[in-house]
Amino acid sequence: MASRQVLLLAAAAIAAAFLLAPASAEVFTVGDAASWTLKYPATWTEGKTFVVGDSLMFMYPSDKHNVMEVTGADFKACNMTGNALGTWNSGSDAVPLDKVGRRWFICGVGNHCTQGMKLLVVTANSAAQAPAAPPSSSASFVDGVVSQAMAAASAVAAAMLML
Ligand SMILES: *[C@@H]1O[C@H](CO)[C@@H](O)[C@H](O)[C@H]1NC(C)=O
Ligand SMILES: [Cu+2]
Repeated sequence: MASRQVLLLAAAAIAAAFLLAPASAEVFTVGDAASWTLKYPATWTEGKTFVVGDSLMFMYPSDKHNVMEVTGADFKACNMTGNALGTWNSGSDAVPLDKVGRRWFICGVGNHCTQGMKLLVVTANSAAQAPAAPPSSSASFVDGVVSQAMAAASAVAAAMLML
């Protein structure tokens, strides 16, 4: 009997964890196979959704390229002599998307920016990705998720009792 109770508790915990877990953070390799090079495709962000918690991975030969985060105006003008908001040059740079909004990245080498090495990323709130309807307040949202998890957990428990 004791082992059955342990089993049920484990099943309930698994069900609750599954329902409460946020969508896992994604790591996007910028440019995919083309990576961050002169072959970087201008259409790379199309069809992709970036949310807070995701990150960008810039992969490139460090002697040929770099990554500069710039303002929207400097991005538009491919201005590498503006005030860079950030610079990376390891050739394997992880950039966490830690806040909602637009961020602009360019390559600061030669005329690479005008040749297409420029990336605008729009990061959305991860809550917007939740399957449940938008909550009127976060407290009621949590309540809703918890009761869903409890319902799922008791369904699992009931199913196991029938074994
Ligand atoms: C680039 O940025 C610098 C510093 O903000 C500014 O002085 C310069 O006019 C800008 N150049 C272009 C082409 O926008
Ligand atoms: Cu470059």
